[in-house]
Amino acid sequence: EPQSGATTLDALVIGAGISGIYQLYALRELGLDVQTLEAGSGVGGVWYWNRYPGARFDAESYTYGYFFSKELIDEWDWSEEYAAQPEIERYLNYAVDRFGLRERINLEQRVSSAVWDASSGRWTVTTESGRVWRPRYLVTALGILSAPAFPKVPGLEDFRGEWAHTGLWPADGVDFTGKKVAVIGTGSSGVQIIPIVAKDADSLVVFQRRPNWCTPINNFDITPERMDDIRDRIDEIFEATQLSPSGSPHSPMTESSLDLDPEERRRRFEKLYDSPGLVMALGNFRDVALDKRANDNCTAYIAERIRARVDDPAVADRLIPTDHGFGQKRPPLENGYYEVFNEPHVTLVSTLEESMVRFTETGIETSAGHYDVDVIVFATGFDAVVGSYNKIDIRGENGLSLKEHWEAGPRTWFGMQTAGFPNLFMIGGAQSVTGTIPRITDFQADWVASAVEYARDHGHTTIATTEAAEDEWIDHVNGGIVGTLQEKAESWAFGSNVPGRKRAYLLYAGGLPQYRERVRAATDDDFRGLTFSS
Ligand code: NA7
Repeated sequence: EPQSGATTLDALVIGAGISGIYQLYALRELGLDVQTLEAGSGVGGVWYWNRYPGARFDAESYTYGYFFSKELIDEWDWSEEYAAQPEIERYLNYAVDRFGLRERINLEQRVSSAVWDASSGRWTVTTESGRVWRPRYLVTALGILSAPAFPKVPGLEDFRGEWAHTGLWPADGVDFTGKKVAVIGTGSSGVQIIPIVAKDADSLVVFQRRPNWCTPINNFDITPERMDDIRDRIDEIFEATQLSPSGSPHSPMTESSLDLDPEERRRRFEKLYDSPGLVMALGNFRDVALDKRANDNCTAYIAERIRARVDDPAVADRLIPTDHGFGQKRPPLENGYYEVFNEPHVTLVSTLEESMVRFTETGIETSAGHYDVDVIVFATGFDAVVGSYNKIDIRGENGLSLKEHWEAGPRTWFGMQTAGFPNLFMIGGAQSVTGTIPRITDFQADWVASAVEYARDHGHTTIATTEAAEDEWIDHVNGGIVGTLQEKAESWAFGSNVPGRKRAYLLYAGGLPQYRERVRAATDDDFRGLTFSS
């Protein structure tokens, strides 16, 4: 009798990453009987799994962390402007203990199915270990980049060496010392790990498909004085994250770069390039994101900086993107990345010129030859946004599967509900995410808690949306991306990296202020698009 040991409770959160932890807190604050299921053997989500050397924030540490607790802000000192993974994992563990959440988090419980039971108005959630939970409300906080993707290249089972994916990095680490190493992929993860591998490895071969527009992270230590100053200004910093489209403290400049004379424009690009973090991406001239000519000026400047850092012009050419402009895809931040390719023991292979044919016992065979390696690092990204939903058998009314419902692309009400799946909420899911994820998910987690509170106070037990409401949101989401420069790039934001996936925009380009405003307006308008019933 599989359900004999079922745990009946008010709410269940799937995922103990930065978003799920806060959702658990917010629902517990309502006085609900709530627990969390987490696949990992520790908390942290992507900051637990991505424990590869070099993994760090691209957002300022104190703008990515939590803002809901003054005490936490007072107690936690960030050591670097852009903290590294071990510090982030420590921070999230600290928060879990600080707010007494650990006893509610069930680790090593990977959810295999979630089935809506209309007769009881509850979800039946089963984990791979066979345990069953029966919550009234189910909240998924699965992360947008949490289902690792691998190249469709055969033969990995034949490879006798060691291999690891950056998004599933082994707890014991990987020793590169004296080894021949291959890194596949040059997105944010590849760009972070490559300089570290290059330091230790005997030789390194980097397999690059499409290069990215990487800019320097220009990271620095946070002194005690700076930390005090950050605390003094924390309300101001929070306000800046709320005004910015990306939930970061940076907003595009209102000036037009095309109005400036070339010398002045160049000076300004120089200043942006030498600024820390994502300033060049998020605080650039507004027209760089909107106007092809403005974007071309910007990429010409970055290309010039890349050429100045790479000795061999042919290698520099290979590292400079030609398929997309700056900001059309998320630009990785780097620390000494380009200089790595000046080292004699490092080789750059373009898989566009020389495709990977198969993994062999001793390495990687390409259309042009064979590379002997001891270690393969997959920095090949994720089945973004919907991938982690597809791994769970989620069934709503009349057995409808979420996978089927989303066959042609995700369908949601503000990214938080989907028709036919009552009492299922998603935070940090499709069609709502943008920029600094916690700045969107803390708003969503608060919204979920307030909707559940409203239902409770009004004697309702079911919250659902409709296909008409989904259509309205999809029109708005697509209306904001069609015709933009972003739409012209192949990226995970459209599922382009997953062979066979129908092209659909998975994120939200309208910016956080607009998102919050629209959710609030619908909520104030009697939860327009939702139905409450008992
Ligand atoms: P990304 O950004 O999706 O990068 C994955 C990289 O792997 C990217 O360079 C891909 O090239 C490359 N890739 C994927 N498949 C292949 C194959 N088959 N052959 C060669 N290269 C391949 O993931 P990351 O983990 O780096 O970063 C994820 C997020 O973390 C990032 O957006 C930030 O938010 C932080 P492609 O560009 O598809 O040609």
